[in-house]
Amino acid sequence: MFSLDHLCVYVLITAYDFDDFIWSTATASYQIEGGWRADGKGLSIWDKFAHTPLRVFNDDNGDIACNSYNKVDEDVAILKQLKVTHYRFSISWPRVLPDGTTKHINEAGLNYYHRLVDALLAANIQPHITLYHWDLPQVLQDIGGWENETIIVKFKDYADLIFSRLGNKVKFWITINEPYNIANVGHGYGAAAPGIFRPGTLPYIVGHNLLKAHAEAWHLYNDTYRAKQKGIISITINSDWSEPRNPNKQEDIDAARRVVQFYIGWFAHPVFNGDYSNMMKTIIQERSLAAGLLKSRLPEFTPEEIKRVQGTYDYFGFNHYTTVLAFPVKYGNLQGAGTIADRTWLDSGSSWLKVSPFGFRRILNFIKAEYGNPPIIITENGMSERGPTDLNDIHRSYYYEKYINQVLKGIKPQLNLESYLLDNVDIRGYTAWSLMDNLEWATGFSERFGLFYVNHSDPKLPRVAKTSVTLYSTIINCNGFPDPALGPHECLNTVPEGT
Ligand code: GBH
Repeated sequence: MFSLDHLCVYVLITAYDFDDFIWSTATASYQIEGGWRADGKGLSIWDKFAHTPLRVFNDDNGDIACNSYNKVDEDVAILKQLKVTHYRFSISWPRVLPDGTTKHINEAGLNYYHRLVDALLAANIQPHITLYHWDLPQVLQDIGGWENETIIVKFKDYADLIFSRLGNKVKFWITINEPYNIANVGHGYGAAAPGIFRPGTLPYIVGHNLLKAHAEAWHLYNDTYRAKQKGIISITINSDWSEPRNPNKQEDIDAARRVVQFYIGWFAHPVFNGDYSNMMKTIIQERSLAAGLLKSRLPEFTPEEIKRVQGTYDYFGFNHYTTVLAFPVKYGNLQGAGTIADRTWLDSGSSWLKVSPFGFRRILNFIKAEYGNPPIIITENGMSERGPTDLNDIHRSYYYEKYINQVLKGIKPQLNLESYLLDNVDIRGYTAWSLMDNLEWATGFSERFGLFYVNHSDPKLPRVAKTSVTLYSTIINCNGFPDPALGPHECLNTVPEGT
């Protein structure tokens, strides 16, 4: 039977139409840097969380991590081996501003990022910098962290410093990584720093401040730096895709819609469409009043704030890993939905991550339809393993092949013959998570997402390529899949007639 899945290798993007496609890989400061007290760095909420017994699996911590703080050359060497065009990494706020504010700038810490950026540029790799990937200065947490709205101006000041110091060399920015996780995991069920268990109201307050802080940093760049520095800046939003558990049941279809609106929609709706979605506002209001509260748990934006937040994007930064099946539940979470995985979906090393590539294409199409066809940069996608090391990571190659294929099917049509099958989603780039095995937050070093293996019991922490490095670098080199007729590494580079 004719199936588009068999066309995986033919649906490719090629340099003749899309030569600035971003092929990238990503890391985050706390997960790789180490140097937790080096050269005057302040402590972050992750330093504190990971040093609290029983918070992180095996009591692992990021004190040393991959020691990237001392390994600029090695990290850039493996990026060159991958042939990526871009590298996404984050800046540790307390490394640069130990007390969280610009009163004291830690030049030694800032210098690490200068060295990294310079080495990347010398290797012709564009830096894509995340300002905030979860390692808040602990001193700011001590005065309430993201719950305290004074964080907004502090984040803006921090962003200002980074733009002013690094902005002449860096053209790609992300303000905040995954506000959903910060709000829900960090402040709802507490499985990530700062580890606060206060589901219900707190995640919505935190989410509100995150959105405002993002918007202020975006406006600052837009008003003060853009004309001179000519970069692009956005927020990175993560979301699973959600399908009804039983596609014939209206209540499951409704539950799946709620999951999507409460996940991607929580942050994307205010930024792209303006304000929280009506669905979120209505459901949270109803449930809050039913619980005896006087007003909704979801804070309200004033009309001015709605305008201030709406449109604060240059692209849709999107992290995606997996799909879930939704069904209604009466009690518990505000979205009134539970989720499970289909039992036929392959496992990864992470309980929450099942291999379900079809959902990637569907959520990319959802973004196009729901948020006005924005340019999209996929800022994370990847899979983990757990247990004994096997450098022959066929599970990861399988995942990347299937997921990247879904991206290519979603992208601007290239081959006229097939364009009616494709979606014309405006995807500008793809980022593999992660460059190397690193501290996978509360699951420590036990879950490994890396293209490169890092042996944490070897003090030298060497980076060793897994087999998936060959696959990904081939895809990058070919700007799409290799030609199936020619061999595993040869590109299909003939331009079809009439394109
Ligand atoms: C991203 O988050 C992060 O940006 C990145 O730093 C991280 O290493 C990577 O993905 C891989 O996880 O507590 O079992 O209910 C991914 C999205 C959503 C994954 C919340 C963990 C918690 C699941 N995350 N999820 S659970």
